[in-house]
Amino acid sequence: MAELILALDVMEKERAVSIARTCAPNLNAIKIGYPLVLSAGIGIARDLAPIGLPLIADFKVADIPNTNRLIAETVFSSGFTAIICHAFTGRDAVQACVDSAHHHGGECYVVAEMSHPGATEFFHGGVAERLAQVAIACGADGIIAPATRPERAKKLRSVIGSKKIYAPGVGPQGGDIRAVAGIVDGIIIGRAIYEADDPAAMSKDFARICTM
Ligand code: OMP
Repeated sequence: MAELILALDVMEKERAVSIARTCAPNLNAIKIGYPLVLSAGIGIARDLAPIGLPLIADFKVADIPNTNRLIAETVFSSGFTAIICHAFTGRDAVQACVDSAHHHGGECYVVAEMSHPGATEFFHGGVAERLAQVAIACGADGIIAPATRPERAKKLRSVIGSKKIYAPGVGPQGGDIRAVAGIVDGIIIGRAIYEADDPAAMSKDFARICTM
């Protein structure tokens, strides 16, 4: 059984809140990244708070420890409950995000391997496994692994054990939800839901598969 996480990458605040509200009964969390925060402002977290779902800040934070800490502090004091960071910056930089998250009672997820075709250029050859190990060493709550490559999600599961795996890439990126739902802890879906004629019905269909 996997969670369903809506990637809310729409650009208008009103549309974002409306889609989140209508899909909410079928979701376990909402993920917000640069597209929505840069267009609607960080206050979007407060706008979505009444819906009552965990809010994941997908800023793929990748800076020096002090800057990571400043970003994470802003994220959590704005009402988010989790943050996503990169790990190629090294253990100290990831640790800054994890510490800030846990200080605020939140969670930190670390990108181990990305879902797009170009990700194989740098994430393969043992790199993703090393990034997942950094996530474990820092006490992160889980990793991001590709729904587009279920066999890689499976491999990364063997590295991280019972830590959570959240997997994006279902729908337009080519991933099949049925191929990964049994491997990962959460499926991140954006366009296949928010661009659907009926986002609520589509999220319900995905949620049903997640619980099968
Ligand atoms: P859709 O392709 O529209 O379902 O969106 C996928 C969402 O997951 C987007 O918000 C991406 O930024 C995000 N994502 C990936 O697609 N691939 C990754 O490897 C990592 C992420 C992520 O960290 O969420």
